[in-house]
Amino acid sequence: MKLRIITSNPGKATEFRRALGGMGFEIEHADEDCDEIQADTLQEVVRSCMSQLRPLALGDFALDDSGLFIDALGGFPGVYSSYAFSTIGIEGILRLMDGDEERSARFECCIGCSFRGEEFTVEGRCDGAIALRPAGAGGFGFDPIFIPSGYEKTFAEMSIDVKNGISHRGRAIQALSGTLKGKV
Ligand code: ITT
Repeated sequence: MKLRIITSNPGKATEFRRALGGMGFEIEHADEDCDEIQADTLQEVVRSCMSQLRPLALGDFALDDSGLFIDALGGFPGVYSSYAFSTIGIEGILRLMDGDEERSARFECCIGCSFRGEEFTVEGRCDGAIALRPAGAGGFGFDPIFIPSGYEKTFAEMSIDVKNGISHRGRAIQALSGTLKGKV
């Protein structure tokens, strides 16, 4: 089964390739442009991207919108994660949480998929905590400050396979694979 992964983020593309490649999918990466609308949920952003890409006749494709939701910051950066990452960055997030003992957070991922003309979304979530300082050189984005529940390492200190086994995106990809396999 061939599936095109649409993202401007090479780290995401690697995670998709790694997870779906092992499940028998042939993955192609494409960096198509999609305006991320201001919306309250990841689902809305994904649905909007799907409709922007529909006229391009890309064949079977998937894309995701993800966000880091920090409880002590009222869920910020959430749907604004991309903007927060490129403006205040990891150091800015740590500064906002300076002195906060309550560090619980979660990553959420919503994948939109267009397969044989049918569109659907699947979701995945990973609970965890914000580290006191960045650690690790792997992964991308907020990985150096996110410690998944039950672990003492950040995502950036894990291999792609270990991260995929527990992450928001890894879980959403599992759901995607299950749904796709039910359609063939
Ligand atoms: P595309 O929209 O082109 O796929 P993006 O990097 O903008 O790429 P998102 O909007 O989904 O992707 O991501 C929002 C922000 O959250 C962005 O800064 C990412 O680096 C970060 N992010 C997303 N998934 C992440 C993950 O698994 N680990 C760490 N940070 C992540």
